[in-house]
Amino acid sequence: MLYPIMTESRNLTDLSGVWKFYLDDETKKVDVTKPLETNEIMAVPGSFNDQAVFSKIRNHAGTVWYERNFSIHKKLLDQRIVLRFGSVTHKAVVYINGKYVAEHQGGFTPFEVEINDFIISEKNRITVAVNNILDHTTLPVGNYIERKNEEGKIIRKVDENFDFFNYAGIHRPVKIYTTPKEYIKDIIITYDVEGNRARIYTDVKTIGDFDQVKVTILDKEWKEVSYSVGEKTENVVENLKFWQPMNAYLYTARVETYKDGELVDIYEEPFGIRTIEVKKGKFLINGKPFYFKGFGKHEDTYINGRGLNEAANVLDLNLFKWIGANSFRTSHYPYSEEMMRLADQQGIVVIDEVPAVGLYEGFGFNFNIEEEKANTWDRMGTKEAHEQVIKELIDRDKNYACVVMWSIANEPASHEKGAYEYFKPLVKLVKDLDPQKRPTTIVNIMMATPDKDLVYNLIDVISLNRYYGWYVQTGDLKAAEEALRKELKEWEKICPNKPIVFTELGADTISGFHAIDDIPFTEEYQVRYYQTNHKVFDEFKNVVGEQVWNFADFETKVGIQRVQGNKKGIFNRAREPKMISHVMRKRWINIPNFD
Ligand code: BDP
Repeated sequence: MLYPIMTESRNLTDLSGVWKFYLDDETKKVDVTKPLETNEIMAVPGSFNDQAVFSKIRNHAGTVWYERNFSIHKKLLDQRIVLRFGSVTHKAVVYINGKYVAEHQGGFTPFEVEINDFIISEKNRITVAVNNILDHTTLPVGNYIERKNEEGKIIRKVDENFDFFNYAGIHRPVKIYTTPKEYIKDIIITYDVEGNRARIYTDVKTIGDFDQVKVTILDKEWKEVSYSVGEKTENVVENLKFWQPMNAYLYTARVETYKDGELVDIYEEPFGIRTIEVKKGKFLINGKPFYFKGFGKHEDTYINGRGLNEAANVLDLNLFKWIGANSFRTSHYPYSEEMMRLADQQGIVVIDEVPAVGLYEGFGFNFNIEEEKANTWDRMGTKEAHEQVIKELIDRDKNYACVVMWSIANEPASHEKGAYEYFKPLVKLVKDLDPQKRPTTIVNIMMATPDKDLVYNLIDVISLNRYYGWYVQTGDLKAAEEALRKELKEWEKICPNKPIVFTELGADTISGFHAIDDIPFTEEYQVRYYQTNHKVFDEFKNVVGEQVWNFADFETKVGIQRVQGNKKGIFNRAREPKMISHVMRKRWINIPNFD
């Protein structure tokens, strides 16, 4: 799916702004043929939760409604008019002028619909019903509960089966773009590299009947490097400039379609060229062993919640440069296209994760479930949702050079019977769909130790989330060090040729808490916790990266393990540094990106 841009043949309007908002308390049926009766308002994009102040809205489980009016320039009415949502969390039903036009389940990927048949030239009304219910058939996985209150009213609740607040709303931009009636639908870019020359293959999907499709490759200065003709075509680039971590170089594929000698549609797709290989326990980018330094992140800021916050994205990536980081994982869901484009431009390496989180019955230290009775894979009905998110993510992100690996799930119960059977077809689906055939991983939970994990043979890279010295051996860093070393030795033994990336490690730390002794939650403890882990990482040659948990403090559901959110940030939620950030900086600027 192409990102919406303005070109000579395409117009673009952004419907961001303040929309009408209505909380559906199910006391009356909303009549979409009439304007919403409400005085509430809500900014789009943004989560509704933190804008609303009142608990009734912040903690609402069910449906909310958004609405606004828009007009279309009359000169555009003979064009194909497409309404596109960057993401709506988690389900959207869309109406134009009171008529149903589309719906989409899945809170982190875009969807679009042609609306020509529904609009009238002067004034139109767009209404969106947004539902934030999660259950055992959705991704992420939620525990959905209904109860009757004292008045007999049904009260809905989603208990997140994951550790981040269930922010919801219209999270990413809503845009209307136009194309000619016959148009470029998609562009798939792959390449082969030999020395400093690349053969670039473009596969252009079109709708309509064109006499000619022309693909021109432009360099960074917008100078023509090569061109060729055909829907499936090949261009050669000499004196190749590689896309490199922290040193991005983007070419542009300009695609033009012609009919009767006239230019009809034109689209420009930026792309970088880099190679990726997993070999002998190393993760090679452009043939050199890469070391991942960086973070698991969240799309999480004050006020916006999970809504697109471009200033925060820019700040975050500048903090990456300050601290010496080179990569992040899109924990635990696909991030905005705006962030992906930024990472591509800035040379930040990305592990791209689908929203498959919560696939574990024992989540949240549910130690009440005895191991032999745990039956996550019998209970989860997420297969279809999982296939859908894989398809939609690869469709969206396939051309980004920054994406070097797909993460198929975060901390599933990969040690429980049925895990192998659940994941095998999904790994195959990823491999089949990805035109660039990137490596895959399934992020491993600490209970799925090397003797118990059932999926490591399916994947290319072992990704470990480990909390030695935090959830286990709390406060005893010597014992933590020994336990971590022991486990790493076991992984090396069973898969000596697979690289290992730490995708999480961390300790909750409240800015301003201090102690001399090893006292959890203090800034000193976070520093010593990391120093202990670093010491062990450096002993193992197959450890090819450390993405720490988390870049910044973030909002979660309430619970006795969380102090106004998860406080494992290297920065606090306002992006102010904790003591650890200086220690991390010292380490990371001394570790080169490549061995
Ligand atoms: C892991 C999860 C992550 C949590 C983290 C933690 O992958 O989402 O936030 O642990 O407990 O289980 O801080």
